[in-house]
Formats: sequence, C-alpha cells, structure tokens
Amino acid sequence: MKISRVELRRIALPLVTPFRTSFGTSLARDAVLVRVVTPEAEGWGECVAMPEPSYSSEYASGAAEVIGRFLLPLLSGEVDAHTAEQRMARVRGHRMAKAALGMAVLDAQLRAAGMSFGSYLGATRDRVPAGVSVGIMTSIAELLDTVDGYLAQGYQRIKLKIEPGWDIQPVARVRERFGDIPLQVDANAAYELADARHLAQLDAFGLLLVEQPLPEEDLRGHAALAQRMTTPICLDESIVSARAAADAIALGATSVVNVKPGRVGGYLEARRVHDVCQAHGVPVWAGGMLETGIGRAANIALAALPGFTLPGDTSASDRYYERDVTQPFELDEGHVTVPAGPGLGVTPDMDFLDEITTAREWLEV
Ligand code: NPQ
Ligand code: MG
Repeated sequence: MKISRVELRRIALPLVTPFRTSFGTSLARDAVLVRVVTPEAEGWGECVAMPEPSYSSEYASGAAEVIGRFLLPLLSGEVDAHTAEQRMARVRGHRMAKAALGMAVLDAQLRAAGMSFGSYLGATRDRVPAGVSVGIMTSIAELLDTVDGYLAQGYQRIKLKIEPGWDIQPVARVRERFGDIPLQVDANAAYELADARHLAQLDAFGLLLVEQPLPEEDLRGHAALAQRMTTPICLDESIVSARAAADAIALGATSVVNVKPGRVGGYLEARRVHDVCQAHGVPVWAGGMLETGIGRAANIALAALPGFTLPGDTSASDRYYERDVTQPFELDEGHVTVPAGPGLGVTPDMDFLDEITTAREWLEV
C-alpha cells in the first residue's frame, strides 16, 4: 500500500493518580501518536517514549523528530509492515520511534485486509489475565490500601515498583497482609551488583521475579546476581531486540523476559523476542508503558501468543485514565479481552482526541 500522508499528534492525558518509579514520578501521559493515511485505510501507532529520557535514551519530542525527518522519508512508494521495518533499519536505534510508525503501517495494512492484530501475530487466546503495576508510595498504609483495591478488582498479579529504601519492607508487608498472591517487583535499574546481599533478602518472599534490578547494559552483573539469589531475574530495559534476548539468556542474565514492542522496535521484533524465548523455554509477559487504548489494544493482542505464560502489565484503561482515547479496556474476571476487529480493533474518539491534543502536524511522505 502507499502512504498518502501521516499525522503526528502530541497528547496529554492526566493519570488518575501519580505513578512513581525509581526514575521519577509521572502525573500525566505525554505521548506521541502516529496516524498513517492510505487510500485503503488509516492506521494508528503509539510511541511509548516518555517526555524525558528517564526510562531509556529516547524521549517523545526526539522520537517525533526522528519519525518525521528520518523514518517517514524511507517509506515512499509501496510498503507493508515488513518492508517498512526493513527500510527503517537503515536508521540506527530510535526503536520507540520505529515501533510507533511501524505499528501505524501494520494497523492500516490489517484494517485494509480485514485481519486483527491477534490473528496476524499468532494469538491463541481471546482473553488474557491482567496484572497491575503499583508505584512507589509515601507510606505502607497507602500501599496496602492500593494493593487491596486492585486485588478486589480481580487483578491476577501484583507488581511493586521498588528502589533503595523502598523494597524489603513493602514486599514483607504485602506478603504479611495478602498471603501468597502472585507478586513481583520492578527496580527499573536502581541497584548495583554491590547490592546483591541486600537484594537476596527478597528470596524470603517467594516472588515470581525481580525485574531489571541493575542498569540496562549490565548483563554480566545480572548473570552474577542470578548466582547470588534464588528469585528469578527478569529483564526489561536490557532487552532491546531478539538478539539481545538470546544473548541475555545465553549469559544466564535473565530467566524471564518482559516484552515491550516499543523497546524492541516494533511488533514484528516483539514476536521474534517471544519466539527466541520460547525456543529457550524462557517465559515472557507483556510489559506496559502506560499506553492509551491504541497501544493497549496491540499489547493485549501480543499477550495472547502462546509463550506469554505470565500475567502482564496489560491493566484495564481505568488503572491509569479516567477516560481513554478509545473504548476503554475493562477487567472481566481478572482478564482483558483481545480485540477481534480489523487491525487494532479499536478506534480513537476523535473529538476527545482533539481535546487532549497539545500539538499536531501533517507530514507528506
Ligand atoms: C516498566 N511500566 O515496566 C514500565 C515503567 C514505566 C507499567 O511499570 C510514563 C510512561 C510513565 C511510561 C512510568 C510499568 C512510566 C512509563 C513507568 C513506564 O518498567
Ligand atoms: Mg519494567
């Protein structure tokens, strides 16, 4: 198909509550959306980059610039999701920018073909169990109330953000109050290998995994840490491609993998990460980047692939937003439903989208 033109939108969607991690606190989701217009259909993509380079080196304005200045010019003439990925490979890095544009191309292609994301990617289920990510809080009491609320809503797994000074106690108190619920932690790279003895105290709590305890580049450190604690290590920030997943597994740096299409350059590469992990018997789960219903729809479809055997951060829309850009994803007996319609299976409410748009730009290919 030929891309006629592309719209870049910057949106600001307030969060229902501040979301605090080891790298900062977010009060709203400030993101870039991509709309690809073709004669046959329109497609939507969501860029997961944060406004600042705090989770990874990419940031929203930079991604928008790379999409408009370097990626879109590569997509003239006949393209599809695969050829777009190949052409975009000439640009080094900028995986979240590539993922957003590639997702919009794939959505347009699939809507035109009348095929859902799930069918295209190889989903084997029509609903997936939903986990929830719980931020760092100002008190244990607030944390316990928050976890209580999510469990009451039916969430199948609790993930606690941790950092030095907020780690062992919160985990111990959640275990004490709620017993053996499925529980894991995410440090977002806040520790060093020297903290191994401290982190090994987590082994007493039967966690599913500890996510990205050390910095993104420290594969050797994660492999050494894995020898010093029994809780499985799960990498997130470090896994930037299927090759990175294979290397981390071979080095003993990870035994579970958090799959995020934005972090690895798109949904085609995310499926390759899944395939590589499955080939090594390594379970994967779908990570989250506080996506709106656009990115959420695609992640839920991906989470329905066979190797996704752990609940992901595919929470309901109302975990983050009072009102979503699309029809909201809701929890039904602890599960979210994989959209069955063509492409993403959801469409943005354009009036609401206009209300939350802070900037927009039409680009010709
Ligand atoms: C993670 N996500 O797994 C990321 C961290 C994260 C759900 O924990 C704005 C945009 C704020 C993306 C905060 C979850 C964010 C963000 C945290 C991603 O590491
Ligand atoms: Mg993480």
